[in-house]
Amino acid sequence: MKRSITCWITLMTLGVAFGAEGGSNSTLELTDPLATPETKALYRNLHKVATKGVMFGHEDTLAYGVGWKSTEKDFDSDVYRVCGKFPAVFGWDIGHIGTPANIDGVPFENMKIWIAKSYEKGGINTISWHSRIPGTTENAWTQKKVVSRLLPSGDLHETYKAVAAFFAGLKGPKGEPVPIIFRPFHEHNGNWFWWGAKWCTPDEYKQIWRFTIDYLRKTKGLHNIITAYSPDRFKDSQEYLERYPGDDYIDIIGHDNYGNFRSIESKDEARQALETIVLLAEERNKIAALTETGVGQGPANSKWWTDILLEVIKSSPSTKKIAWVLVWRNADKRQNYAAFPGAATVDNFKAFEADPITLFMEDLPPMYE
Ligand code: BMA
Repeated sequence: MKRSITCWITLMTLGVAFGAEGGSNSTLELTDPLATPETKALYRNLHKVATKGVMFGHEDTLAYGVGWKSTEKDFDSDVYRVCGKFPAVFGWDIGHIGTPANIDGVPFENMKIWIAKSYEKGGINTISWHSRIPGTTENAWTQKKVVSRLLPSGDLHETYKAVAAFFAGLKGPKGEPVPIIFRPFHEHNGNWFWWGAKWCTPDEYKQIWRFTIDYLRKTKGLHNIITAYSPDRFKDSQEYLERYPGDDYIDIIGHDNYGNFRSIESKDEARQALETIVLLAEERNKIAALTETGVGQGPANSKWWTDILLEVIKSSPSTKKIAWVLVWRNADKRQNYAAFPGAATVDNFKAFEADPITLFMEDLPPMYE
């Protein structure tokens, strides 16, 4: 508590106090008119916070880090170990749903506990889905045409429906559903996943999205879901929107981009991509976010956090408007996107955290009120 009060005072003295209700976001509307009060509040606050700073997110941050693994009782993170704060955005993945543990060995029961805890502490949870082909053990990277078989007339439809309802079990302390930013079928303009561009038509892609969201909301009665669309690198807004399910289905105009954030040479492309999504979000009164990025082997450039990521984020008035940036998981010594104790990037990550524009969990105003 003390820490968050100190943070508030720091933010106020930096002149970035969070504004009162109303203002430019008064027409901001979630695609789910029946969304729970906490979900609506989260969307409104995401928008508000995006005008003040950029939240930092990390995948699986509470589940494990380089050289350690949590139990469901722990609340720990490499990010916390390095800088004394937790990410503002907690990324999870429900690949292998229907089995005890997710695609990366995170037990689903623990995931539910960590989601509830991070929500209680004021953090934000987002769920991606490296989905197996429903009803099979074929993984997300299986390259074949199956999307049409998941649609209502397809032979995998019933199986697909059975795996589509993880969200019902996510409850806060008063039994209220925990708001989730759901980001299925990501990086679909590439061809590496079975929902990729080569493996389904734009129409099939839109249909599976719409079916999924309607099913969760209308059939299952779940109203704790904010939706995020996240193409990989794209050449222009036309490509970005080619498979867009529609303004009535998408809340977050997201983007996954590893390639352009690898080196100083491609910073301009990275900036342009962010400018495009911010523009597309503004035109629709929605929220833009860099839903995945990072360097998986730990950046070769030990100043990557400030000299590449932060610089791109701060490169124009428009890039600063993204709501968050999420880096992928810290699996082990070979695959680690966030800094961890002993990493060459520790000091630079601390400088990234200390920059007034980056917001960690402890820096957030109440997001669910
Ligand atoms: C990939 C890698 C894999 C992982 C997958 C799903 O980018 O991190 O090791 O299994 O994401 O999280």
